[in-house]
Amino acid sequence: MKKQWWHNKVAYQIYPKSFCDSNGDGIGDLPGIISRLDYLKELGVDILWLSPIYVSPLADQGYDIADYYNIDPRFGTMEDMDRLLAEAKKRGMYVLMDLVVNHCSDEHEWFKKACEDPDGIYGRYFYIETVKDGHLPCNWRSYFGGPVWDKLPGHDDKYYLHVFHKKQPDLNWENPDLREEVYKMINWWLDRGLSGFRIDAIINIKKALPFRDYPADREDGLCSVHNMLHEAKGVGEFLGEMRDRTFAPHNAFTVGEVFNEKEEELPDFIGDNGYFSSMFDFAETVFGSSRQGWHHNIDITPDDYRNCVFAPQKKIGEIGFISNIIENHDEPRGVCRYIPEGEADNVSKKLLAMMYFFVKGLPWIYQGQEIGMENIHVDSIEEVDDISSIDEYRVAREAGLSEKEALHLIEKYGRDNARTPFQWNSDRNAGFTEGEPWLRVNPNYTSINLEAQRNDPDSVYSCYRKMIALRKDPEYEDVLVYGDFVPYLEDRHNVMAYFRKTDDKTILVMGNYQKEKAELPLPSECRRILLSNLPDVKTEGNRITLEGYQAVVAEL
Ligand code: TEU
Ligand code: CA
Repeated sequence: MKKQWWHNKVAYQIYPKSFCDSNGDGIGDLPGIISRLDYLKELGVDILWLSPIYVSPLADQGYDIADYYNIDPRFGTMEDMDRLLAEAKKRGMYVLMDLVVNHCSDEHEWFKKACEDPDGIYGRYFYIETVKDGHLPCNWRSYFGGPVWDKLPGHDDKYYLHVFHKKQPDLNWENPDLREEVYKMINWWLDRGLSGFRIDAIINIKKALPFRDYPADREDGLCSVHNMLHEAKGVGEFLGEMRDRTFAPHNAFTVGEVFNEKEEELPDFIGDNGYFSSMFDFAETVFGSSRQGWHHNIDITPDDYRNCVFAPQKKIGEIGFISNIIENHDEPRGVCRYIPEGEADNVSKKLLAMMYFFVKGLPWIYQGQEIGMENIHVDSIEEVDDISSIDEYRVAREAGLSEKEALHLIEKYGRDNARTPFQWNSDRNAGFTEGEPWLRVNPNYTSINLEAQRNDPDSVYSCYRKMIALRKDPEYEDVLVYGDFVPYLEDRHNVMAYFRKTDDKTILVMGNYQKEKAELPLPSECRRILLSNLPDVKTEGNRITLEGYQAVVAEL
C-alpha cells in the first residue's frame, strides 16, 4: 500500500447545525465553527468533514441540496466558507465537504425545469417514468419509508424516483450530461481550496435497470432497495470516471459512505488507485439491523462488537486504509450502543474509545464523542426531528408496539441522538446558543460537557487527547499507523484484544469488556504501559489483571 499524507492523521466530523451557534438564531453556523478551530487543534484533529451547508430546504437536514454552489444563509456566507478554509489552513487542518450527488432537492432548479418539461434536457437528469393504471415501475421501498415513486408535480401520468425522501429526487447517472454537471461542481469546490469530500450514499447511483419488482419483504408489498443494489453492476465505471475527472487531478482526499459494497470490489474502492482514498467501516453499524424495521433489530454484545471490528481489519489488511468510527450523524451515540445498557460510565467510555481508536486505519471522531455525549430521552413523537425515526415509529406502531415501546426504539436508534447540540459547558443551552436551539439540548449537559472535562486528566476528553497524541508520537506513529493488526484472545468472552506489529515494535491493545474483573494471559512481559483508563495496571510476569472495563495500551 502506497503511503499517503493523510494516513497518520485523525479526522473529525462536524454536524454544523448542532456544533456552535454564533448569532443566536439557535442554528449552528460557519462563524461558530471558526470560533472553535483552536479547540479542535487542542484536541489534536487534522481533517474536518462538514455535513452539508449548501442551500437546502433541510427536508433531510441539508442532504437535499437546492444549490450546490452556495452556502445556505442559515449557516453563513461563501465569505465565511472562504474564511474557514483559510483559518483551517493556518492551523494545518484540512476541510472536507459532503458530496451529495445520488440526489438533489426537489427545490433545485434542475428539478423545477424537469417538472416544466419532463421530456427535455433537465427531465433526463432524473428518473421520470410514465405510469399507466397506477402501476409503479417497481416496488422498492425508500430508505425513509413508502414507495420510491411519487407523482411528478403538475403531471398525473408521470412519476419520479427517490430512493430517499420524496424531496430528494434521484439524479440519473446514466446521463453523461448530468455527470458533467456533477464533475464541474466538484472541481469548482476543489479549485476553491477544499481538501476533499465525504461522499454520501454513493453506492446508490447505479441502479439495476430496467426497473423491476423484487419479492416483497413486508406486508406493504414493497422491498428493500438493497435487493436492487445487490444486482446493480457497473457502479465502478461512474466512480472511476468521477475520480479521474475530479479527485485525482486535485490529489483530493475522499472517504466514501459505502454500504453494500461487494467484497471483491474492495481493491477497486480503496486500493492504491481506488475510487476513494478511504471508506467507512459500517460492520458494527449494520449489525443486528432488520429489514422489518427497528422493532426487529438485535442488540450488539461486546463479543459481537469485537467480531464486527475485527472482520474488516482481517479482510482489508494491506488493500487500503479503512475509516473507523463509533458513531456519526446517522447513528445513535456509540457509548449507548456498544456498551451494555446501564454500564456506560467514565471508565467504560474510555475503554470503547481505546478499542476502536487503535485498530488499523483512519480514526474518526464525531462531534461530542470526545466528551462521551449520550443518547437523549424521548417523551413524545412531536419532539422528534429525524424523518427516519418518524417513519420507523410508524412502522413499529403498525406492527402493534405501544407508543412507549416505539418511542424507546427512537431513543435506541434515532438520528436525533447524534444531532443534539454540542455540550460546551453547563451554562444555558450548554453554551451552544444564546437563542432557542433548533433541537433540544440533552438535559445531561450539566454533567456531560467539555468545560467539566477539559482540565480533568481522567476525563473522556483527556483520554481522546492522549490517544491522539500517542498516535502522533514519533516513537509509536509507525506501528500505530502502519503496524499489522493481529487479533489476540479472539474467542475469549467479553475480551477485546489485538496487537499492532512492525518488525521492531509490538503494541498490545486490551480491554476487559465487562464489569467483572478478569485475569488474562500475556504473550510476554509488558515493557511499558502507554495508556490505561484506570490509574493502576496489575501485571505479574505473563499475567495481567484487569478491573471491570479496564483497558490498556502496552508496549511488549
Ligand atoms: O445516508 C445514507 C444511508 O443510506 C444510511 O445512512 C441510512 O440508510 C439513512 O441515513 C437512513 O437512516 C446518507 C446520509 O448520511 C444521511 O444523513 C442522509 O439522510 C442520506 O444519505 C440521504 O442523503
Ligand atoms: Ca446561527
